[in-house]
Amino acid sequence: MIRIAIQAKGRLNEQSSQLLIDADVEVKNPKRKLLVCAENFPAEILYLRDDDIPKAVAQGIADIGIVGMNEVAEKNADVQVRKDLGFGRCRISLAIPKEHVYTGVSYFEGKKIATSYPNILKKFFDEKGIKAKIIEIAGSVEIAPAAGMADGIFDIVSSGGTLVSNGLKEVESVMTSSAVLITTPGLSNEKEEIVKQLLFRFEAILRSVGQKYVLMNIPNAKIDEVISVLPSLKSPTLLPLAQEGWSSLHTVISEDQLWNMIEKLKSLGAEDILVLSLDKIIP
Ligand code: PRT
Ligand code: ZN
Repeated sequence: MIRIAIQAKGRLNEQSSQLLIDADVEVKNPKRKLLVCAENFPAEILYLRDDDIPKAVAQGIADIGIVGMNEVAEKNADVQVRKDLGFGRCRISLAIPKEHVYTGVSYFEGKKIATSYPNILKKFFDEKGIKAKIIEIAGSVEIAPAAGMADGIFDIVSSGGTLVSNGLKEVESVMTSSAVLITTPGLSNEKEEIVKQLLFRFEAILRSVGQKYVLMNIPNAKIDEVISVLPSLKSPTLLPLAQEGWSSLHTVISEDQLWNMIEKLKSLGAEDILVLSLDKIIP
């Protein structure tokens, strides 16, 4: 049995829960309790605040955690980062009032910066040889300059909309982050086996993200030409159709190339093109 810590509520909760469901680690009545046992996988789910997940995993209170890399870096917890899960992408950046002229990182010398990530910021300033005053605040960091509490902020940025609506501009992106899977160092062999099983399932799910399964009918005379335009690394599957002179071709195409590819395939004579969702890819 392993214990998996995920965010109880917030930006990472839904995708962390969905990833577990897709991996067939399902719980009844999630969120009703702090700790819930999975039904068909030897795991229990512990719902925590994201700030508490790195420490809980470092101390072995949970064996696995799903949390933003920003929290892992800030807490400097003794955990192993095993897998980038690709969601919850953001960056942590320095921002200043938009009317100020930014002159490079030396701009911050002697300035007051408000943040919820003092350790990451201190490391950055130390590396750059900048002496600034770091003011730690827990939330609503973006209002600190207008409130006269700080000259700038160091905070999470995703679309940048929050900065703009607070009259700020991003001037240095210090780190990028996304949700990662972390584990307690030195797990028992039994627990490590379960972690590997879970990682195998997660990888199969993540590989299928942004991919579509495409089936089409093509005239046999066009097979070589169609195959030459397909992006697939391995050779696509070809099956003869009952109708003489035609084949069914199956392949996987990434979503961002899909519409361009479909136009090319149609111009080469492909017909009855079906585009299906993919849940898992196991090479
Ligand atoms: O209650 P708990 O402590 O568990 O949650 P929390 O409030 O501390 O964190 P939460 O749920 O807001 O975020 C959890 C994690 O999501 C973060 O640690 C990041 O790893 C990741 N993440 C991804 C983000 C964002 N994108 C994000 N945009 N976390 C916060 N934001 C906030 C940011 O702080 C700012 O206020 O969104 C605003 C900026 O967004 P834009 O799009 O306007 O730039
Ligand atoms: Zn938090």
